[in-house]
Amino acid sequence: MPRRGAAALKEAPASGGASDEAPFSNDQLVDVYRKVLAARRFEERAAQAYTQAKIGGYCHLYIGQEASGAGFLSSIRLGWDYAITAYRDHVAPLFMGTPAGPLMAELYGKATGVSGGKGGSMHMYDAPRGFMGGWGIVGGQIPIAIGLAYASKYRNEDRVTLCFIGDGAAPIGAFHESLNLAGILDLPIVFIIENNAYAMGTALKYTNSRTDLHMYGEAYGMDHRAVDGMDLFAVRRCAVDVIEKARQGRPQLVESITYRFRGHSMADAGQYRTKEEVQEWRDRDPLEWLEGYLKEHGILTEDQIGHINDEVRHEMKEAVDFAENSPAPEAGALYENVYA
Ligand SMILES: Cc1ncc(C[n+]2csc(CCOP(=O)(O)OP(=O)(O)O)c2C)c(N)n1
Repeated sequence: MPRRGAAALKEAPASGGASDEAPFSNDQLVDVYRKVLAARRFEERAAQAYTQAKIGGYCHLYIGQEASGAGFLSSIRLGWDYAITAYRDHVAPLFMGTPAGPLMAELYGKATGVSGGKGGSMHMYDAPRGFMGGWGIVGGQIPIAIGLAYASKYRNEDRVTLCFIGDGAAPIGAFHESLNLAGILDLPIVFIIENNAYAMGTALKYTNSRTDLHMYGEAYGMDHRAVDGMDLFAVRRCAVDVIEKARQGRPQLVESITYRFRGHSMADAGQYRTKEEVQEWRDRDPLEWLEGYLKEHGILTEDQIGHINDEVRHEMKEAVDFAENSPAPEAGALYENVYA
């Protein structure tokens, strides 16, 4: 298939994942499969509830990009390392262990939501698990990530911060200032640009002076590389390596080349992309690929996969029931957690 950033991927495995030995044990792979499946079903349920007007505000789905998140978030120390992202933020906390119920309740604006129902889709949060938020302002998470990484270094803690960034955030000042600071201060941070080719309806070439975005790292003396973000195994290999280097105080920049299957948000019909283009990427659906791999390699049988699917479906139904039956926040909650 035509691949954006093909030049950038010259040194990265672009196999679709099956080339070498799996960089996961069988148990880890089953765990990742369960998480990717849960993420997909969670967002499908969210989309359904959104079209029924049960969820208000914006709602940006991560569907299609799961191999990128799964590869990185399966490689950190859960409950110790930090991750932070933009507003496409339902899936990262699921990968980090946040239960689906409080995430769904947040989408519904309920008091039992992870942000007390006051954040909604773009502002998920789970500090005890190290998920330091979804951020609605494009690039807003990047300087916060610098603060997290600096705090870890200052306290002499062995933590890494993963900072996920959209391609549309690469031209903003804070991105460049943050990369510069990370380089000067030798911060334990991995910047991951998830290059899904579009910033809302605008193709990358119209928003960025260069389209091989990892090359920005060159200007800041930072290790940088591109990875095929649809290839779970390639992402995992890359993640293990860059996280280790970042932990030793060498900040890293990775461009994960990926694609969102849905529109920018639930309100976007995606008219700026051809059906053929979307189909080419859908043919590399990370969930289907992983399911195929598990079967082909005898790690799970058809029956076992069916059983996991039933369990996940049940779990998501429970999440929706929890959200629907939860109370709205009290009016007085408007005055809580307000800083000025
Ligand atoms: C400072 C700021 N400007 C504009 C917007 C409106 N906006 C929301 S999403 C978006 C595009 C961002 O695209 P990208 O960073 O590539 O992330 P993706 O949606 O592709 O994951 C824009 C311009 C915003 N939220 N914040």
